[in-house]
Amino acid sequence: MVENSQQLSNSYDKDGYFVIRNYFDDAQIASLRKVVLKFHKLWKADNKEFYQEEAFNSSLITGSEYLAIDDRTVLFNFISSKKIMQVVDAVIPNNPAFMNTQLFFNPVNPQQKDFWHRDCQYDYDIDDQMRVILETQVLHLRIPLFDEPGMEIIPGTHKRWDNEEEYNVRQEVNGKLSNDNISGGKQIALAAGDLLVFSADMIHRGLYGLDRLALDILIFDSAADYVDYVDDDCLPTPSILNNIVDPRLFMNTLQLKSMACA
Ligand SMILES: O=C(O)CCC(=O)C(=O)O
Repeated sequence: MVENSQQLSNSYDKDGYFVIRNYFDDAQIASLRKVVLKFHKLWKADNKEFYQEEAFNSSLITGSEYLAIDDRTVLFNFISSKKIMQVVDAVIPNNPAFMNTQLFFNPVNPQQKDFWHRDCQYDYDIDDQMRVILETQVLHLRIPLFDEPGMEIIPGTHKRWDNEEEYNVRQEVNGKLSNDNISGGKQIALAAGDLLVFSADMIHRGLYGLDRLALDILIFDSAADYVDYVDDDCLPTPSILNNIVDPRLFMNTLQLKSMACA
């Protein structure tokens, strides 16, 4: 490990993100790429119109719709691997829970522009966004499978509200568009093998270009009320769970689900 857990936790607290370069070796990325490309091919064939017209991501990669048990097990083992858990535990020390996976790629239409946002803006009105960013957040772990332009983020916005420029761009008000540049933006180019960890609720945008195909793992703190966002089909079955070395992330989600049903 390049940095210790305390350093990672401090970086995340202060800036809302950190990058670990060359974290995964070639064999790990090659095995992940093989499974994810299989998913992507089948997903594109099944979502032709959406893919051609507007898509820039897919989700539910660990679900049963496109991948068989052996490939899903590869994904579950990667998600709960020592390397991933070391980072997750550094940022969410108590009962981190698995939420979902997403796959980010370039839109087919080259005119389609990337856009600044906080993930919470799609579920909450402004007052609630202000509240949510001060409470527990959702963590994105981005694993680029090919070199990519990466992400642009505004450090510190996981814990503070927008300034006027940020608000106008993100909300597309006062003549601004969500693709306009923001002066505090920090671009983070990523290479296959790197890991970027960032808060889903900080102001950020994905940068389109190169052959980007990035797997994002979404994790939340069990203390937060996010279990309704989890699709049952994305969780390991009991027999898959038996083959996972460290199933804590999934067990925590399953436990929350069973409490929600009780
Ligand atoms: O890479 C992208 O296109 C956007 C990424 C993003 O917004 C996210 O991971 O929440």
